[in-house]
Amino acid sequence: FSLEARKIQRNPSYAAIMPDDIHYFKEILGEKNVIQDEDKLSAANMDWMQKYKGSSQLLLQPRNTEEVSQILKYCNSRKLAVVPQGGNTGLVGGSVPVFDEVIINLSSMNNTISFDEVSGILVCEAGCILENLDNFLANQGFMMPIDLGAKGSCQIGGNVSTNAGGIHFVRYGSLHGNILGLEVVLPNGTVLDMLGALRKDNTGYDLKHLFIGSEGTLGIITKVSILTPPRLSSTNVAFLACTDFIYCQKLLQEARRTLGEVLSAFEFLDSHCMNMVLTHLDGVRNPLPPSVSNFYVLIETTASDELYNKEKLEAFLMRSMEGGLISNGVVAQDLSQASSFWHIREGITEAVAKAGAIYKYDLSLPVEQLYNIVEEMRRKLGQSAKVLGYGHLGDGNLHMNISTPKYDDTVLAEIEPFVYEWTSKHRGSISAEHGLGLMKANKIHYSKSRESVQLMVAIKKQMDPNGIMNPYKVLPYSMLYE
Ligand code: FAD
Ligand code: 2HG
Ligand code: ZN
Repeated sequence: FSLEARKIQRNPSYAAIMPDDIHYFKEILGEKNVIQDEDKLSAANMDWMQKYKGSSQLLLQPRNTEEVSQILKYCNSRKLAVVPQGGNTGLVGGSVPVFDEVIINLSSMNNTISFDEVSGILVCEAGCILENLDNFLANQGFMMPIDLGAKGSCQIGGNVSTNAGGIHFVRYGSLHGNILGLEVVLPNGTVLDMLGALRKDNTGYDLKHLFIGSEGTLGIITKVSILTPPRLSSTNVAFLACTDFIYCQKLLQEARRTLGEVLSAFEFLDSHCMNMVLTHLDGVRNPLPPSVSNFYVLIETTASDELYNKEKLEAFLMRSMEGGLISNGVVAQDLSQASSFWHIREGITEAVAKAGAIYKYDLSLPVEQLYNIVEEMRRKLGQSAKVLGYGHLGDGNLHMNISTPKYDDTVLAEIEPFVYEWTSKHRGSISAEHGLGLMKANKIHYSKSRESVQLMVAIKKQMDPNGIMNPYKVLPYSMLYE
């Protein structure tokens, strides 16, 4: 299992679970929401990549805010460490215990509370699955402002806690903009009601932002108020080929200029990703004829008017063809073809997982530098690994996945700290959208100044003096526990 977990020791100041604790939890939650069943525990202890594995003996499933509050109040007084868990689709080892932390899973808190169809504001519990919320909104003519490959399992509370990005970020922006309010339970059990549903509110420090992206280290998000955009009737998806990365960049510039407001996704993948998907996923085929395409770009446009949308896309494709930016391309003729294009892009994570061991890097970089790191890494690793580059090009977010048949510390030593140093040198971020979790808790200084990290540590100590919330994650171990 992960090198990060092997490097740290359980903090001895945490208590271990005793029979009295189980008795208390059963009293407040009922027998069936206090889970000690081995199979269920082993699923909850293991992350999506099967790379991080804890050894918790207890999984709690609260049904409402009051129960979350009682759990945290008790755990805080007993110094029992906890891990908040949503859909457990996180990719940085943040959603599972490192040792024997109590897992608090939010799945049972999955009610929508209200939807205002004038303002588009949705209020719901944190355990709602993203895709279910999007389906609910579809019936009202609206959509979630965030969309990602894990939508069928991830929860809105997990999305907010990781400040997830996804494929529509380029159009609708960050959750820091779309989240209007939160209800959060603090480690001592206090319920913090910040569940505003206002677009504008400048009364003091905007505390909800502390919890957006804090990965369960400051409290448990129990309710969310989110601004949702109208679901526009016309969507087009184009799958395009570029021979060189410079053309992908120029295509992005052209898309911004020509497509403007209709652009709703701009994603890229290299031919190594395409090969990986074709090899490991069933029923996938390359929609373009074999050629020397080294890169593929997936563009989505969305508008309220079918004709307007079509004309804009056609003008863009014409200009891009004439300018030699794309060597080939196809526009989806129906929904099923559109979803087959998306399946190629969104299937990369699953395909790489099937290929063996994975080292994932989720980097923000200036677009013109973004692919250089992939090429440098390929030169460095030679035949020992496959290096894949893809991601949300429209947001300057590269996903570099390195695939080897088995985990190998010598390969890891070739990759790290090189990747982090390179990213830092180019003033990028070592975590664009997945968070730091356990994987990068000790790497935060590559992207944040010493003073910023010190302030984060001070905030953490102030809000969670016993350090019970998601320990060993996000902030450096040495600054919190030594
Ligand atoms: P979990 O994995 O359960 O938890 C993630 C973190 O949030 C943990 O630190 C956990 O402790 C904390 N947490 C969870 N719920 C709460 C809560 N209610 N209160 C406090 N803390 C909480 N991410 C992207 O940003 N963009 C993508 O495009 C994207 N695509 C993905 C595709 C696939 C196939 C997969 C497997 C993952 C992808 N991810 C992506 C990563 C992941 O889906 C996101 O990070 C997602 O937001 C996690 O949600 P979750 O409910 O699964 O949270
Ligand atoms: C995506 O954009 C996700 O597909 C997952 O953020 C990226 O698996 C990854 O590295
Ligand atoms: Zn992504």
